[in-house]
Amino acid sequence: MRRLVVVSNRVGPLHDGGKAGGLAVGLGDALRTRGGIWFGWSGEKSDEGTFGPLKIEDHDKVRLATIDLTPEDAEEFYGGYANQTLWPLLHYRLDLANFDQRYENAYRRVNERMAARLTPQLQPGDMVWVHDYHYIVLGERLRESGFTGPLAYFLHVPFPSPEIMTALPNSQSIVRSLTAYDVIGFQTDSDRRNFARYVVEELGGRELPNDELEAYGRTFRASTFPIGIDTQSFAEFAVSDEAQEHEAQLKVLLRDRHQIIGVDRLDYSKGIPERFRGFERLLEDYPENRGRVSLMQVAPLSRSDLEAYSDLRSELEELAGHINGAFSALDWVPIRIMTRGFTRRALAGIYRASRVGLVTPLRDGMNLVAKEYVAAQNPDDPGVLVLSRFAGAVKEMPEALIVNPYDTASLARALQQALNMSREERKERWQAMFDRISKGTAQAWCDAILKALEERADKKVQVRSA
Ligand code: ADQ
Repeated sequence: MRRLVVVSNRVGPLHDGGKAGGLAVGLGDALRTRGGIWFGWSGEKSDEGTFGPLKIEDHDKVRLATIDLTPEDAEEFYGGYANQTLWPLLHYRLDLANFDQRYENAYRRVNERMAARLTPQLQPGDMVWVHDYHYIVLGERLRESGFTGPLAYFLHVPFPSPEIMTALPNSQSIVRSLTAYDVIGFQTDSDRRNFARYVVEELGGRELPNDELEAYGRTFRASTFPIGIDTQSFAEFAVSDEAQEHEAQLKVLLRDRHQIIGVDRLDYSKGIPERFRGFERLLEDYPENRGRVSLMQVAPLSRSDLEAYSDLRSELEELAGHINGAFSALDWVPIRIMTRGFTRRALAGIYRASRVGLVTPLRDGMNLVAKEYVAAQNPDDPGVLVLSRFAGAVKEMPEALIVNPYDTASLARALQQALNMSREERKERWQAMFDRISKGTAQAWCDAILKALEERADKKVQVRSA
């Protein structure tokens, strides 16, 4: 079995102390089984940055290796190109994208340095798996420094249509660098299709059978691998003591009222203002819900030093203030916003206490919250998932009430339908989704990508020896 080397922006946690999300669980399992390295940014800044020492933590067969960034690299690569150029672009928000050339330079510089620091750590026979938009061009740099082993890439966020992608200065060179990978994974078929279109229309490549593409004389596989969660563990978290304490506390507060829950990093891609407006419309159009239904929004602050994010925070606080001012009663507040983090178990209890899970991104690679909400429900009395058509998760969860978050009135109608749905119908819809996410877990996702990568590696060896 080949050793696995993972590269992602942040590293770990490897051991699930109840904190690890789906990605860490899936990768942690694969790394523990195969042995290997997980390499990325330490999250710290220092003057030496990527020229400084590697920070090593060894856990049996798995090494966590991180490195600092200089303050300048953190600002221009992470805060700049990753979060102000690529993140908005990949979420179809050209209006928010900043195409500062300094940011692109920093991106190329950091990708190159990270590849240079990783190369001496690699052993013959290793397979390397690079994650997400922070490290698109890293694979090409690894190839240039002589790495010929199996190389995979997974994009956690959407790949937009070429009409959007081509707005990125030098988009051809950035996307071209993906052709250095053997396997490229996307969350949905539409992301995969957009990428294939880009390869054909902008890079002059062509589509081959079996998900393969060819460009610049290289053949590579581009496939859809929707990410999952550790469904079984999450369902168990939901009945843990900690979850039950949270559920009980909420039940006391709610009495016989219903709660709608939203959980998202505070990010403009998540459609939180649209959600608040939909809830407001519910109170306006269906007044029987006043005093009877509340919305709890858990929104940990994210990238809060960027203007788009602090603007969003102000917008949400204003919107919630406005709705609360208009509708509050002596014993009921319509919207609560909490920016604190919760443990996985506490979060599972909160989901389980909520009659409706409201997930309304304007664009989202997958959205794991939708899956977590379903995993946490009580099978005898499950809640209803209301899900945006723009979340990747919608493909695997058609039994949710599917909404267009821009259409406020229809959002309100879906909420009203969810709040009044019979237990029988709730159970039917829930069961179908639960069964599907029980198969498509984080572990299954990880295994599928690594299997695809090994198959291609074997094929390459056969071609070479033929
Ligand atoms: P994110 O944009 O971060 O991920 P999402 O998939 O919803 O979006 O994952 C968020 C995670 O953070 C969930 O596991 C959630 O439970 C957790 N979380 C949120 N608020 C929390 C809080 N207050 N306390 C504790 N945990 C909290 C990116 C892409 C997604 C893609 C994932 C995985 O943007 O589209 O689904 O990667 O590929």
